[in-house]
Amino acid sequence: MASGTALIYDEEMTTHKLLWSDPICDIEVPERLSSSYEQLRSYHLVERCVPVPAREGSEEEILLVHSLEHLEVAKSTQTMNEEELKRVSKNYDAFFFHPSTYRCARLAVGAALQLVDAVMAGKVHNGMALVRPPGHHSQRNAANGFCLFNNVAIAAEYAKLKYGLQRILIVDWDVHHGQGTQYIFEEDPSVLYFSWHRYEHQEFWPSLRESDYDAVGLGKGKGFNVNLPWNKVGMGNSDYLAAFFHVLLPMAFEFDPELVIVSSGYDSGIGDPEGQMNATPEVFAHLTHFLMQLANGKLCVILEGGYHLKSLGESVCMTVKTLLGDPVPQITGEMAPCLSAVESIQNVRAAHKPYWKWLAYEDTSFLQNLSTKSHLLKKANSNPSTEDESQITNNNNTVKVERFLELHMKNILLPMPPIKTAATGSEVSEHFFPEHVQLVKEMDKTEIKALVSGFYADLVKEETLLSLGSMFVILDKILKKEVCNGIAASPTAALSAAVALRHSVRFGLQRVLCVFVGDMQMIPNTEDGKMLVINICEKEQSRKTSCKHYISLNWKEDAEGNDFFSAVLGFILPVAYSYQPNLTVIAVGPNRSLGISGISLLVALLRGLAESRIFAVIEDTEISLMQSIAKALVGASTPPFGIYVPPTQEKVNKIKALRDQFQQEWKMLQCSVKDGI
Ligand code: Q9C
Ligand code: ZN
Repeated sequence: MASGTALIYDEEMTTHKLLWSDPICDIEVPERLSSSYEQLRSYHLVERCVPVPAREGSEEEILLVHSLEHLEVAKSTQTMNEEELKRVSKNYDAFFFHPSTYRCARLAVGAALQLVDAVMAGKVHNGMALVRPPGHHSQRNAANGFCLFNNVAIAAEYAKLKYGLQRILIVDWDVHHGQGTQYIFEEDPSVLYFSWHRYEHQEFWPSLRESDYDAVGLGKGKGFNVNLPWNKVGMGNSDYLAAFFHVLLPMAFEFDPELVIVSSGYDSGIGDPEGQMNATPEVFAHLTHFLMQLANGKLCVILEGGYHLKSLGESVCMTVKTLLGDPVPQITGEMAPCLSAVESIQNVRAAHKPYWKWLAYEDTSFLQNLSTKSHLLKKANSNPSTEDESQITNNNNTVKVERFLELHMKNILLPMPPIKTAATGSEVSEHFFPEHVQLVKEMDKTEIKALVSGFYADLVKEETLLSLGSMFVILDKILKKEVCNGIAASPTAALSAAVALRHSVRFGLQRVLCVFVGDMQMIPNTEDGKMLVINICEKEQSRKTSCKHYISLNWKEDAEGNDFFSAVLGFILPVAYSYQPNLTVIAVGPNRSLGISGISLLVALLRGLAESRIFAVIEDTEISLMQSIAKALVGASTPPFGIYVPPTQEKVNKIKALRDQFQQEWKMLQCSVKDGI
């Protein structure tokens, strides 16, 4: 079993630089690479990764994607003087040649291929390559937008050829549209290309008609090109997460890729002068964490853009930390996508409805009058600021963002506990749990009695009281941040979970998310808002579900395969991310209506919340389930998702009804705008 994270960095790629003055290209500086690497060093992440050397991509490999002519032009620049370099550069939109550009671009290609090899050969689980020049704007016959060779596209073609892969997912979270990548795979159904990008109704570079949501691919490739245009600047964490929940992830799970490659531009992060977006570095931890659940964890992250050095460095670190399996930092701030983001999401869903089974029963419709169209008119009428003025605001902003990030990163990283998983060992053998699981002693009876008195004591029999012992010890370790998560077996999971919830709230936690799977008799009082219960069970709960802190989700997983993903992505995660819990308790009781792979997926995805603090309580008749959950908790392996079964119309309607009922309260559920707006 592969483990570890590859890191590819070669200082030589900092020798490619702009030799003359050009205000369009001067942001693509060598320090982008060196300072990101320094930042990784300062977080002690470099030493935790497996170093993999870069190599030159061969001519043959470059020709997998590019024309011979393009290769020859690039090659010929090696011996040119400045004047000649300038002249060739002018043939392209936003590109500069340096005598070392060709060598660096070949190293960038080779670095991407080395990463694919390391992951595909099983030397590592995943990895990141820090490369320059970037690649995603580069086309078969043209350099473009700081890109000479399309590193990611070559990596995908290489993986198809060398490893016989039939399904590769490319996620392009750079703030620009990777039109080069789109052109290369437009007709190719074996590569699913997803890109979000600043668009502003085609005002923003590269200002192409084909960057809009209705470019879905051509011929056999129809449905395998996904464009999510952002029509406003200032998109933030919740907009990005909504895009993943309601567009990318359900598609990705249906597509079931064998390898995921990220065109990893960080110009979509806060402070970037190009992107003008608001997403903070930790959102990239979440995006990475989600993608790690696909393709058995085979994830190759390849650098594209990112021009605010501090923001870039922090975001790179968040990505690598997450690849290494560290707890996922909590997203802070109000969790609600903006209207313009929801409009874009609605339109791309409508455009893809003909091609994806998970969308088949959704009542998606195109939105013609976008709220941002009038906004655009207003902007065009106001006096445009001079170049100088905007430069000043930009510089001020750069410094401001630097200060903000310094404080912000301290706040989100300091409270993070180490990842350790606690479990009690009395009921199982030594080798039952995966490595890194810490076995703990149980608590004695008088202590338990003292803790339980005050609530439920009257309901508790002697022998069940004893069983609460292991639960308390583990929960306490989580609450005191000695461990990150834990798992306990219990003869009465419902009771244990209810007591655990009460105990956590008494300890001082403000928001505890509780996911109950199966028949749970004991539902604690959720009225104070300090708990949010989602109860997944087969039969309708008698308790009414009008209360916003108690949600009953009737779901019986399909016997043929796993169709639970649609409920997890379309409902449970959006609610959970809206709530922003400090702890997640997951309890599995008798008569569970979900299979092991569904529950494992749920646990793996819930690690994105509450700084990965999860307490799992499992009915002790479910020993085989415990092992899988323990694996998901340590982040060791992503369980195979099982056969893809699209949700039935009935199930889609169920989610739709719940979404309608709760989306005013839990805003991350929004994926279409309400009628009449
Ligand atoms: N008026 C990457 O992020 N801007 N490339 C051109 C022309 C070019 C960005 C503006 C931005 C290229 C990899
Ligand atoms: Zn970019």
